[in-house]
Amino acid sequence: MNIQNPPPPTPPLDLPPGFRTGLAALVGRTNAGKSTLLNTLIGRKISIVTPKPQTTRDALHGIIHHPRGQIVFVDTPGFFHTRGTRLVKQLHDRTREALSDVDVVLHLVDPSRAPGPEDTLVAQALAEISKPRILCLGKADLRERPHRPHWLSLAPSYQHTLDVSGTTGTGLPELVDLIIEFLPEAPPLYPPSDTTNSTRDFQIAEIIREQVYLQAEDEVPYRSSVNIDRVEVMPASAAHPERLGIDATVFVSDERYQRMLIGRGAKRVKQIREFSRRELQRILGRKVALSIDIHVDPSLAG
Ligand SMILES: Nc1nc2c(ncn2[C@@H]2O[C@H](COP(=O)(O)OP(=O)(O)OP(=O)(O)O)[C@@H](O)[C@H]2O)c(=O)[nH]1
Ligand SMILES: [Mg+2]
Repeated sequence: MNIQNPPPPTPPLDLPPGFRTGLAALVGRTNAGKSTLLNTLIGRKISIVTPKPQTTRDALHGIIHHPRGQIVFVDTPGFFHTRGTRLVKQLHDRTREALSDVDVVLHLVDPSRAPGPEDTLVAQALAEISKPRILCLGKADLRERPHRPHWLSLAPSYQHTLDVSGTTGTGLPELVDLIIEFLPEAPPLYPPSDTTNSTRDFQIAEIIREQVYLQAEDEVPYRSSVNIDRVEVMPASAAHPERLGIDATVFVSDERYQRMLIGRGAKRVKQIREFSRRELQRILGRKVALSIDIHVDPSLAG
């Protein structure tokens, strides 16, 4: 995995008195909007977003550098209710593990959807930890959030409750101010230039995985993984300006998914490649030449 631990702290000499640093975990049912919220908070795409469940796989860090402190947000895989599979259990374990280590928990709920078994799973995970928690009533941009009263009735179990929207940014400055109050006085964990703990290759692989999820039809190859085989600057030629050449392999658990992702006449893989290429160009701010192979890795099954 290409996610790194924070570098050892190097206390800058000119820290304002009372500077705070700590971790704030975003937890919630799958699809609540955690990754969208994180991306808006940080001001760039740290974590991929799709309408499909369990998009986020790893506890990703997104860092806010604020004059009064440094907040390290931890995005987590959402709780997903399905027949217990190894993958789902693994993702839930990852979220529980991420929670054990934070200073404050942001429980993001989606008041536009009826509370269900996935919210019960979140409540169980929260019951296992005694950390300050903030209830974030998400998707505040939506006109209809009929289940907001249900969540408001639970507000007494939280230190604070506020309405937020990752799409429009509503409530986020207030949220940042609240979080800082819960962090201990400490020097920053990350240098000012860092906005995430993930490496460039991990981010590229995630953009491709996002397109694999988005372009797949109803059945998503959740047991897929993306490997970046090569990233290399390709000098300008008569036909092309300078480009970043990227070769990637998408591994899926069986041939059925391989056929599905390749598609008739290789239509789907071409679509995945083209949408990924455009998104990579947008994020990296440079021309990209991308090749994608789809292979079977039977060890992903199970
Ligand atoms: N209207 C509206 N839609 C949102 C908002 N935040 C997220 N969404 C949509 O909700 C869906 C899920 O968003 P994600 O950010 O991937 O949700 P998540 O909680 O990270 O999901 P997992 O990673 O699967 O746990 C996407 O289709 C988003 O576009 C919001 O504030 N308002
Ligand atoms: Mg997510």
